[in-house]
Amino acid sequence: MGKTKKGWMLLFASLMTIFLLAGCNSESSGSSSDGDSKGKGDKIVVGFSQIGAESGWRTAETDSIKDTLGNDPQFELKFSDAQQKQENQIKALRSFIAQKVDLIALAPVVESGWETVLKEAKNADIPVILLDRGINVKDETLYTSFIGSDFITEGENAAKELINLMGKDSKVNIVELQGTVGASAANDRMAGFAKEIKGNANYKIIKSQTGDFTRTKGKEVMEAFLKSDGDNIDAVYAHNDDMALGAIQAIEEYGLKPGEDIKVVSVDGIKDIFKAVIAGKANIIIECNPLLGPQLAQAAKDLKAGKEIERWIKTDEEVFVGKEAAEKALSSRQY
Ligand code: GYE
Repeated sequence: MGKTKKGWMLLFASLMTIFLLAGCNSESSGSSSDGDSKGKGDKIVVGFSQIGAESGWRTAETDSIKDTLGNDPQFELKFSDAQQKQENQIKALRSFIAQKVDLIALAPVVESGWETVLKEAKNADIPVILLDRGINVKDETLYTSFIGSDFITEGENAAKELINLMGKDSKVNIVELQGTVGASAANDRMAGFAKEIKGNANYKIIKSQTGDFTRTKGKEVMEAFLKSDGDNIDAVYAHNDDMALGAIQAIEEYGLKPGEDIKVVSVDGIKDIFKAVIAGKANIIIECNPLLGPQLAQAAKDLKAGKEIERWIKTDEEVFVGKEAAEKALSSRQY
């Protein structure tokens, strides 16, 4: 399909979204017990399908959305935890559609398999905003906007900082702890990192396996890596902090020093990884911001007001390398 046609389709989709959100709001089921003169239906009812609670990052995201929308009288939030299962997310979406919410916020566990249910949302005139992870759909009009990070850049930054730290002429064997199989955050962090080290023959990924973004699996997989390649591993690249923290434990139990014998690069930036860097057990933090509540609230309000919203609402992120940087940042970390 030519770019122009796609462009027109996207413009049409966002205009439809604005029109629908502004229009269907009068039907929404906001509380009216306060006798507000504007009456029923002033609230924006948001159905949020969350993946689960696999990581510190995700808990921070859930809190941010519950706090922001929960403390704003303009919103009514319906929250659903899918416990890592796409089928539960699809069920939640169908339930939101049946309840005629004004807006669906979806944090999609994996990239594929969303077409059918998103078509149902579209047919019911309910706009969908993707939160934190992306999806693969041919028809881009199936969602209005994506709020979240650039995972490819995160992967590239992880590799760049590792090469900076260890020197481009050192021979570095890397093991990689991947996030959930099929998740955009895992696919793109892997791709960005691979792309960046491709140009340096000294840097090799000798093992790469999923640890499902959890501490327990990160530890288990790292134990297996150490068992087979123990003294050959120079660095571990974890797609999130929880897996990195699990790996740190595995390295210590194996009798090596994380942060020294094996360098640790991680993505997210939860408080515990800052503490690990300060303790010398990890080296590089690629920040990924989970505090998406304010951006979601703003996007929903803008849609209601008939404003056009950006197709990709990006978050601000930093990179922290070494003890000093971690120490400076820790006191102001919110998650
Ligand atoms: O990095 C990880 C979480 O989708 C960006 O999911 C998110 C990732 C985050 O479980 O900790």
